[in-house]
Amino acid sequence: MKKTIIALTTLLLLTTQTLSAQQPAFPGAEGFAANATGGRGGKVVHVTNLNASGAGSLADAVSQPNRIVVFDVGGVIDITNTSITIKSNITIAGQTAPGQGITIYGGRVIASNSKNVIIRYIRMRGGKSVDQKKCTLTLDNCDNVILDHCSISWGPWDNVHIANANNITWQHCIISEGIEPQRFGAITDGTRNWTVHHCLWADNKSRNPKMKCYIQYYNNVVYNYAMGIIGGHSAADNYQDVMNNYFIAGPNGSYKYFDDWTSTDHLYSKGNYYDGNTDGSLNGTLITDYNSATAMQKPYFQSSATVNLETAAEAYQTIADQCGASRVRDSHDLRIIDHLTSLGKRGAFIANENDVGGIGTLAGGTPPADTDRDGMPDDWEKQNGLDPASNDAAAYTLGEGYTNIEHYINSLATKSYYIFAPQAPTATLTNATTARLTWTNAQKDATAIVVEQSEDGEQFTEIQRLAGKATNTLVRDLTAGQLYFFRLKTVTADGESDYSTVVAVNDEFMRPGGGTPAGTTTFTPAEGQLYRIINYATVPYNSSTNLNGTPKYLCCNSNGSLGTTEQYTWNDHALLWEIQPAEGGFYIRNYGTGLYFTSTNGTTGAGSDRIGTTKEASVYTINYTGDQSPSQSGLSTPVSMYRINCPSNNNYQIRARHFENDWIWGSGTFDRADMVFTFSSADRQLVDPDVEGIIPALDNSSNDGEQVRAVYDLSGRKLSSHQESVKKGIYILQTTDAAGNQQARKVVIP
Ligand SMILES: [Ca+2]
Ligand SMILES: [Ca+2]
Ligand SMILES: [Ca+2]
Repeated sequence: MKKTIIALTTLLLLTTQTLSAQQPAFPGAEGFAANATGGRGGKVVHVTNLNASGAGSLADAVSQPNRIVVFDVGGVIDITNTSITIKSNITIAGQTAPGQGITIYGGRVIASNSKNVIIRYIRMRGGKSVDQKKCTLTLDNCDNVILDHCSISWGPWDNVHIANANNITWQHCIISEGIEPQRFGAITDGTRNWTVHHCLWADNKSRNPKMKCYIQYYNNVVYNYAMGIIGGHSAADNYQDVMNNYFIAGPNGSYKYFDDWTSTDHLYSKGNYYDGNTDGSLNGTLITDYNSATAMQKPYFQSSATVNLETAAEAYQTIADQCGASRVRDSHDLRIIDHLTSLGKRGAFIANENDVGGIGTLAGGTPPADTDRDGMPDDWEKQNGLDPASNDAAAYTLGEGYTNIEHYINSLATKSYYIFAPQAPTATLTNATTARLTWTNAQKDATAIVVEQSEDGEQFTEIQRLAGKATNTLVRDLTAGQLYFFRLKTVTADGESDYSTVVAVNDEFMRPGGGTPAGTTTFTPAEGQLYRIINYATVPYNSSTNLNGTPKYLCCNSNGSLGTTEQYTWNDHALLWEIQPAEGGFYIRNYGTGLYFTSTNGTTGAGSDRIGTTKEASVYTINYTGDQSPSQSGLSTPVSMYRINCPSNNNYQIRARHFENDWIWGSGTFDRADMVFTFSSADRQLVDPDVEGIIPALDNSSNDGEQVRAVYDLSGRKLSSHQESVKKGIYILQTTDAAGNQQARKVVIP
């Protein structure tokens, strides 16, 4: 790709002091923190586990200054209920992680007050457990900090908070999917000398970023936003150089590429494009307006730093190709890139990570041998004439102003040849003997997709080899009622992927979700059944809600309040309900607590729920609203949805303000996703078994000629031995009876 090199030089910076510090942090470092040294010359520290803290953890590795941090593990570092604080003079070399790299999830990363830090190839995904007024990454009062090829998402307030920082570069990063309550990109106040280039800002409602600062912002793409880049609109002056960026509207698209600017904002805008037609092609037009900012005729910053300025269209290609922790992109960044490259067709603001399947897992991989533990693998040291038996990480043997370990970590900072398995596979029956498999192809250069089938979940046989672009297939001539397992792998010219997750058909017993069969216009509770009351909405008490949410089971909390849980647990009686016919409707009683749905006359307001549970029963009606097809139900057919109304109190209906608790009224007539429910039955006998009638034990001995072939728990995990299952609980048996018929059924060990 053609690159135009523009060297902007001023007399101001032509001093000996400046010229002596021209060694880039790494090849390709640009902007105000281009010359950070990080942990150069310091101790090499290995991250050896995915723990949130303690010896061998990332949190521990960055807790002391003057370090270069390398990774012997790949995967998700779950820091829920805690945080990671980064000290000064540190290099975090995420590109050294094996497998699918490193994601920090569930808590905050904080580098506030730190100086001289290099962070590369790290994903930081905060999530719903982060304080609602906090951000995934906080860089307040930082100096000389460069982020390169990082991915930062799921911040409740903003994804990033950067106040009063100085000399900062963000480059080739993804800043995406800010979550509720704000869903914003990044907020700054008082930051000076901030370079942001070749970053993708996607699926943030606003603040991409908010520019209450002095900023140099070039070659970025802002995709699917309600508001694009935001002025400082403050009493104090701010200066914003905005060059050769592309603003591309998505499904939530907006013409507001510049918004909330005032005369104290001094906007230099040149070479910026806006594509608002969502037509799947990059065909925008040059932006010529300034919103309400003071229009500047030349850039404020006259930096001596080299700026690799591409056109907006070239920058789009560079970003699509390699932004984020792109050595191996995870499923979430692949989704964001898919949104971007749909050029208007795909994209969404999310409430939180549940809307996109949660954090998921990453392949851990295997680190290369490093006998002397100096961070450089034996093979690499031998190839480069270094000593694999002595720590020579900090020596300058290989020249060019970088220490040996820096040469190694810089050599990794490109895409790897990791081959992705097909992502998010599903299996559904289209009829009794035909299964449809679907998946997402994450490997663009796939030459084939291999489908394998199994009847026991262990021994698989290849049944189909499809074109590399295939994303679904039909498997015919199955035996009706037989449990089948399927898995997939990708083939490329370079080799084969690992296998996808295993999916199955005819495993009804193991499946969460579910619902009332479609077309059941009159709900009639069956004798001997308990019910899960399930909602599939994404967002509670919000007009943008839709049916793509995680299954949420109505439950009775320990304090008697009404709530919801996403935890699918057969043995939790608090999320099971008895539905008893009553005059004019039903009594709905929680099976765990014995408390009934009841109504109060409390007024609306946080903390004053208006539907709860008491010992006094109120009559509710269950009103059919139509059939829906939430894929999370796990069913191949649609399910019936219902409003749950209280006729004795203005016919108000159950409606969540939050899914966790705090339930309020609707109007009695809304059929919106957060106010419609479906029912999944459970056999009372299995939930609360009559011990006399239970199969006594699980073993391999015959029972009327029946042979047990395998035992699963209700999460679908195959137990390694039958002995493992001989404790209280419910299990799935795969059996062969005396006539040779194979079947699966549920048993209870009391
Ligand atoms: Ca277009
Ligand atoms: Ca070594
Ligand atoms: Ca060595």
